[in-house]
Parts: sequence; C-alpha cells; structure tokens
Amino acid sequence: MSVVGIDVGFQNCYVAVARSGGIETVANDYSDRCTPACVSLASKNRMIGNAAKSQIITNFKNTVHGFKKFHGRAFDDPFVQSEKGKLPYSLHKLANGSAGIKVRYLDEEKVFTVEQISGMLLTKLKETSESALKKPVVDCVVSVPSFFTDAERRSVLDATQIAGLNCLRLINDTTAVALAYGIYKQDLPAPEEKPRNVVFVDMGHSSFQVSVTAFNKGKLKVLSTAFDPYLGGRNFDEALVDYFCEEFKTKYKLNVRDNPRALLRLHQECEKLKKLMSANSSDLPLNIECFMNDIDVSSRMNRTHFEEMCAQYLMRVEAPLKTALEQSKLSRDDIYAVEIVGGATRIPSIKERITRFFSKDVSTTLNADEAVARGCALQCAILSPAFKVREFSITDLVPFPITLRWKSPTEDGLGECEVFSKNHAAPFSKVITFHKKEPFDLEAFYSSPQELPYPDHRIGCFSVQNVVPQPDGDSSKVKVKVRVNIHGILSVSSASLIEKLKGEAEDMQIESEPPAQNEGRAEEQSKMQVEQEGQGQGDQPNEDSSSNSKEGAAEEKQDATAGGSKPKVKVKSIDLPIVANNIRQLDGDVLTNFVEYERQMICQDKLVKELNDAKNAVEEYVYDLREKLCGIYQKYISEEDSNRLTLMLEDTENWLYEEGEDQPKHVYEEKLGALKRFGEPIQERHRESEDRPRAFEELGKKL
Ligand code: ATP
Ligand code: K
Ligand code: MG
Repeated sequence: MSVVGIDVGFQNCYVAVARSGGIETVANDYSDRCTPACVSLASKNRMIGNAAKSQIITNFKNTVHGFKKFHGRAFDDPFVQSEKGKLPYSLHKLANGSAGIKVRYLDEEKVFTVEQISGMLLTKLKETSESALKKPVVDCVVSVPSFFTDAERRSVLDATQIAGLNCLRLINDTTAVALAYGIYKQDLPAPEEKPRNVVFVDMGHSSFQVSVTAFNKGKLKVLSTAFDPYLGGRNFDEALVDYFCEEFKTKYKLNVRDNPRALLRLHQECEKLKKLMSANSSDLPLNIECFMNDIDVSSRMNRTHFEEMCAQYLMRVEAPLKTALEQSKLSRDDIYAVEIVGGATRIPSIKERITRFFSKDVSTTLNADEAVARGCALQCAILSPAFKVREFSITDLVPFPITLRWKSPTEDGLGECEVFSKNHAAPFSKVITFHKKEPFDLEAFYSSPQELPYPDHRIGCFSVQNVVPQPDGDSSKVKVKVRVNIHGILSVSSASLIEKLKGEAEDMQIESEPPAQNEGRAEEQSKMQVEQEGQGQGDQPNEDSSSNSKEGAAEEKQDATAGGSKPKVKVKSIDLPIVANNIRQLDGDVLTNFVEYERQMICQDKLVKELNDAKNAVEEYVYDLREKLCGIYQKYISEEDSNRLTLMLEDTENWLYEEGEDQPKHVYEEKLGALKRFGEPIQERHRESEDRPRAFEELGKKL
C-alpha cells in the first residue's frame, strides 16, 4: 500500500509521499513540485497540470481552471452564477441541475461534471506519485477546505474515485497543516499537562482558513475553525486587473474585458506584479507587448497604492481570526504560536494584520506551499497498517451544527434534535433511540443556514426501512447510529430494531424510558468507531472526561442492546436497511461510467503520448545524427556517403513538417528504423575506435 498525500488547491496542487522513512514533496514530469490545477482538452488528448497551464491563453475556451469550488454545487447556485461571467470557458446546466463544464474534446462538444474535471487533475497527481514511488498508487489522503459542506466533500470523494484512488481520508487543510506541525515536535506537553495552543492560518488563492489547535504529546485537537471562503490571492489579482482595465480604457482606448485572451494575459501579469510587490515596496512597472490591437501597454504600481486598492479585502482578514479565537475560548495569552501557510500570506499587509491581531510575530516554520500535502501524507502514513509512524491522534471538529428531523407516514411523532453541535469532535458516532411502529425518514440538515457558506442547508434524507411493531402491538425500539465520518461527511451508518424476547420484558424496562422523552434523545457514544469501521488511525479515544461521562453511560446501554457483553439483557437485534438520499449526490451508475470513461481517456492520452514520442524520436535522431556527421562521426564515413545521408536527413525533416505531420505510430517507428540502418554502423565504428585505446589502457593497468 502506498502512502500519498495530495493537496488539491484552487490554483496549486502538491503531492507528498513517504519514501525511505521520510515524507517528501515530489516533483512532477516538469520537475516542478507544484502542479497547476488546470486541465486542457484538445482534439486528440488532454493536457493536465503544467502542460495545461501553457494552454490557458492559446486554448482558453477548453482550458479549465478555477473549478475547485464548483464541487457539490448546482448550476443555479449564486456562487456558480457569479463566477460564470468571469470564466473563459463555458458552464452548462446538467440534467441533475449541477454545474457542468462545456468544452471541445476529441473534436466534439462535451460537458464534463466538476467531479470528472477534478478526476482528471487527480489522475495527473496520482501519476506523479506513482512515478516517484515507482509503483501503482491507490490509497491516499486528500485535502479539502475546512468549510466544505457535506455535498462538496462527497463530490470531491467521487472525483478521487473517478481517478482510481481510494481516499482514506478527506482532511481539512488546516488540520493537515497542524499534523505537519505537531508530529515531529519532541517537546509537546505531556497528555495531562496544559496543551500547547497554536493558531494555523492558511490563505491560498481562493480562500482564507484559520484554526486553533491544542497539542499534547501524541495528539492534536482542533478547538475551533473559522474562515472567509471567498477571500484569497485571486481577489488581489482581480483588484489589479480591474484597475488596469480602467486605466487602459482611457489611456489606450482598449476594452480589455471584450478580449478574453488579453484579459487572461493581464491576469497573469497582475499576479506576477502582485508577487513582486510582496518583496518590493518601490514603484514597479507593468509592461505587456502586443497586448491588444498590436498595442504595447505599460503602467506602474506600488505597494502603498495596491494596499489602498485592496483595502476592502485587507479589512476582511481580522474577522476569521477573531471568530476562531473566540470559539476556542482561549485568550491571546494562551496562544503559543501563530503559524501561517498558503501563498497569499506572503502579502506583507496580510502578515501585518495577523501579527497585529494576535500581538505576536507570526511564525513561518512550515513550508508555506507544501505543508498541506505533507500533512496529508502523514495522515496517510498513520492510517496505513504497513507504515510505521509515530502514534498521533487527530481530533477534528464539526464546523456547522447538524440537526436531524424525523417523520413517519402515519405516526405523529414529528421531532428534531441537534445531533452535532458546532465544534463537536469529529469523527464521531452517536446512537439515537426511537420508538417506532413503521419505517421512518431522518432528514439531516445544517441547523444554522446563516453561517453556512453554501446555499442549501439540507444534507440528505435517510430512510430507515422494515420497521414493524412488536408482536404485542407496542412500538419497537430502533437504534440508529449517526456518524460524522473520517471525511467529515454525515452518514447514518446502521440501524437496528431491538426485539423483546419473551420473559425479558423486565430487563428491558430497566433501560427504556417513556417514548416521548426517549424519542430522539441522542445517546452519545464515545469513540469506538475507529476500530469498528476499519478506520484505525492509531487513534485513541480523545477523552475529555468531563463531557464524556454521559456518553460513557450511553455506551453501556449500547453494549447491552448489542447483545454482546451484558448477558443479563437478552434482546435480539435485527439490522435494518437504510436508504440514503443525499443532496447533489452522483448516481452510482453515473459514477461507474465516469470511472470507466476516465480509464478510456487515460488510454487515449497514453496512445497520443506514445505517438508523439515516436514522432519526436525521429526528429531527435535527425538532429543528433546530422550534428555528429559534421563532428565526431566525420572520420568514420566517406564524404560521399555522408552527403547522401545528410540529404536523407533533410528529406525526413521536411517530411515531418508535411505529410509526416500526422501519421500512425508504426510509420514513425519504420522511419526511425530506416535512418538507424544507416546511422548505427557509423555509430558502431565510432564506438569501437573509442573503445580500443581504452581497452589497451585497461590492459596496460592490469599488466
Ligand atoms: P486554495 O488554498 O484557496 O485552494 P491554493 O492552495 O491553490 O488555493 P496557494 O498555492 O496556497 O493557493 O496560494 C496561491 C496564491 O498565493 C496565489 O494567489 C498566488 O498569487 C499567491 N502568492 C504566491 N506567492 C505570493 C507572493 N510572494 N506574494 C503574494 N502572493 C503570492
Ligand atoms: K496549495
Ligand atoms: Mg491551499
């Protein structure tokens, strides 16, 4: 099994692997550790990552970037609608209401789902990890923003599946960073001591995330998270773009917004300028040659002016810091360090604002770009049974409170209960007991829509089936296990009907309470789920003994009904089927088709690559041989033969640009073979004469 961590950023992706005992961020086939979150579709193949990025301007309609936040969203979603106008490619409403991405691929119009586009990106990242590890990769851990809701997380998981990955955990960006911070620290307080509290701040291209995390030896616990899901480096680029668009309108009479290519170029130049301003407070030039209508444009900008322009964004830095601190119930004095990561935290005024808020210098001990990926790989190592890693337990939290509402077709008993309060520990399971005579539905939703960075507060509906009354006509006791799982996704993982056995009624009464009171009372169960569900993470229950005493009691009850450890209570437990119907969930069949289609596209890309390699091999051989004929091979070929061969090489070169431009692979292989029949004998004569003196030398040494 492989140990791989993937940071899927809005703009930049990183892959870290465990190799020879350490965690290492690995480079892709462009020798780049950063892979752009970019996919370009073309008439014969796809380009992904660096290759796609170079198509952003030339093939703008079919080069997809900035799609991460379309996960789990409907086409009509206000966020999707607001982005739509800014994108160089088209969005399209899919039959199920989701936002699809419309491009030309294989000379046909195609609409891909965001899961498919992300799946393509993940395919590339998977390949990067495979070439680093020199073996197939399936298991991995992938990062998501901590504010991603259920639908967004499920959508990302589907994407990993499309790419043929088995995602062991979707881990929150800031939690991955916390793990990367904590696992190597030798001096963390002992478990019974006061924890070390660290604030993690990540501002990337699209969003701003903050967490407060408590560390003790061997464990971390996320105390609070806060975010501005719409504040990131790209806002600062856009501010510059807006400014220069206006300026060029008056200065050069150019309508940049009407020209997608020019606009994309301006974006790229503004991003570069923004980065330069981080290191430079002086006046800096912006020059773009042949920008639009053959006009060269130029302007200037400096940091002070830039900060004025971006005041509205800079103002938004403080709120999440404040919220995170408040939610953690700590004071500034309790904070040991403020660690910042993410590209946009390099903007000096952002760093300043964080420093000012905490009255403490920010630390940059972590690699700002790679910490998330490294944390993901560490989590993967912890989850991997085959990999030895320091024991480290991770307790994350539920960012938005979750409520369950239940109803049955005929019974009155409509009720609801907040099963997971804000900042409740996660992953976590709870067992809820119902008294029901017939099947019923559990509707799950986020209880506080006003704080949700997502327009739909529903999560899904879980139908508990096959519920029947007891033989005596009484309601049956139904135990339902509700879980926020390791991915931060809500699931109703099991339900069972507890059947009273004859003569056991008294034993049952010990446990049962009046239905009205008992109904929907969440009986919390402490963290037994890790082992039970095969998600061992070297994770001991994160006991916080005061708040867990009630859960402990509930656990005993659960054990009794499970019929295992407490023989006194004799009941029979019957598993009940649950049908889940989540919002924006991809249909199982559709997903299977996407998995298959991705495989086909991978094969197609491979064919095209082999074809291109075969063609390039001819071209390279032509150049190489021609150069050597005038150089090192000169002595080994007659002038006449050399001239003839040079002519032949020239013919081949011309052919490559004409009818040889687009041939099947075997044609190139034959062409190469034909050239080699002339080239190799010369190469051989050269090699022999080089070897001879060397052989004599060796012989001389021996004698
Ligand atoms: P997200 O976390 O939102 O999904 P991401 O992970 O792709 O996005 P990062 O790679 O952390 O984002 O950061 C990219 C952003 O950081 C870009 O906006 C980039 O321009 C910005 N950035 C990188 N270096 C600098 C710098 N020196 N000065 C200012 N901004 C920078
Ligand atoms: K990133
Ligand atoms: Mg990021």
